[in-house]
Amino acid sequence: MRLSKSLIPTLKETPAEAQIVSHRLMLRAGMVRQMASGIYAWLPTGIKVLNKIAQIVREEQWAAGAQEVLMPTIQSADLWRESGRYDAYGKEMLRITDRHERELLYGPTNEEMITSIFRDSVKSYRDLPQNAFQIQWKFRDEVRPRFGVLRGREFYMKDGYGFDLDREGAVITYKQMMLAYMRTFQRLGITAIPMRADTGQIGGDLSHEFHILAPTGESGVFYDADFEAGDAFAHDDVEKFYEQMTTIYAATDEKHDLATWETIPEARRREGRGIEVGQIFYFGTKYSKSMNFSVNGPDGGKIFPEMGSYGIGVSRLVGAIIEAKHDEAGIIWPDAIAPFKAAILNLRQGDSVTDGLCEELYKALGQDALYDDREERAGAKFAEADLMGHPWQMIVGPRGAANRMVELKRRATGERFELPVDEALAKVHF
Ligand code: P5A
Repeated sequence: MRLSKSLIPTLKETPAEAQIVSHRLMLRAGMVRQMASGIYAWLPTGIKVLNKIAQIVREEQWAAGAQEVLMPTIQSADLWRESGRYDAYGKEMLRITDRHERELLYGPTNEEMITSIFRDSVKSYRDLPQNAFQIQWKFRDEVRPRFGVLRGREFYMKDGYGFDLDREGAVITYKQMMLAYMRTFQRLGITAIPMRADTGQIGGDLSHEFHILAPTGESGVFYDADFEAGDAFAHDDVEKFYEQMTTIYAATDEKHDLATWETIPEARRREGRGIEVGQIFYFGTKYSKSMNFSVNGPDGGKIFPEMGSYGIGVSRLVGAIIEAKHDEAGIIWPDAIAPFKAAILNLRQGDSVTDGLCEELYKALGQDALYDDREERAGAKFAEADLMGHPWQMIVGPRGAANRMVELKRRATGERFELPVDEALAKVHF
């Protein structure tokens, strides 16, 4: 994109309404704008990041054997009456009445709907297990929407649902999903720790929340420093992986167990704050029984499928990653999800050699580059590039351009390289 013709309304001033750094930076970098309390419009750079995160989430779901679907955001109240959650969900659910006085709602989650879809289509034990997910907007009328996209009312979620024939199968699915989540977070360039969790509105007796560590997190967390090893976990054998994950201690304050905590050597005990970017649940036959979804078993009997549901807060991740990856100057995007791999900073707009080289770089990088082609001071261009957090800055001035040389700056480390054009492009275009 050419910055001179883009809807990237960066702000110099810190917006007064934003209490935490990710919200401030998302507004200042022109990624989102608030349209109503907890409801945001995603502008060009914001949606690029959101889509990149969604795509990584999607690929790891596919790799784990889940199939993609897309359900409607508007659901019928009757569906939720079947499970008994229509009344139980309370004020967080946005209830809507259509012109025929039919009761509808904007879905806060989709356990009922996916169960009804499977109930209509799956009749035999031979058709299970199955696992389906979607990436879709949800609405929860939160009492206190805050921190920008971290706690919105409208938000983007990956929600997956597993159907198995028995508890054993469902627990295997649960473990596979935990592994898929850890792979997803690793690809996103962040460390998330799985922690035993309460099951709240969704139900069941087994659940983990995935937390990114950040001082502004809403949850207090306690964990064993062994989690800092990150990459050291078994990523090939699901049983071994799950055992590792669940024998190392990690808990949110609700689930914190002092007795176990005190068995960990003091030097390894870590206390901090976390942002919940995902949660997984095993809840057995809660929905299949209440909604009367059974399949025919091998001996003619009925089997109520054992279910789990698996959520990732895709829009929350955008803010959470910024909480974990920024400095005083702005955002520091991990390569995999940056809106652009590089910004091209033209330090002498109007100089034909400099313009020519910048155009050449822009052509080579295409959608991966944001070309700052504005008539602006160099200082302003540097500051905005730092604020927006592109992994690389390609700095082009008249002296370098005359020799076909480009200065590269790596945003994360501040390292600088003087390189011939081709080498600069190769470094950026990995
Ligand atoms: C799991 C998938 C569920 O809803 N049903 C389908 C289960 N789980 S959850 O924990 O309630 O939500 C999943 C993830 O969504 C994110 N999230 C939010 N993000 C932004 N604003 C909100 N108000 C919000 N509420 C939940 C979280 O990341 C959560 O882990």
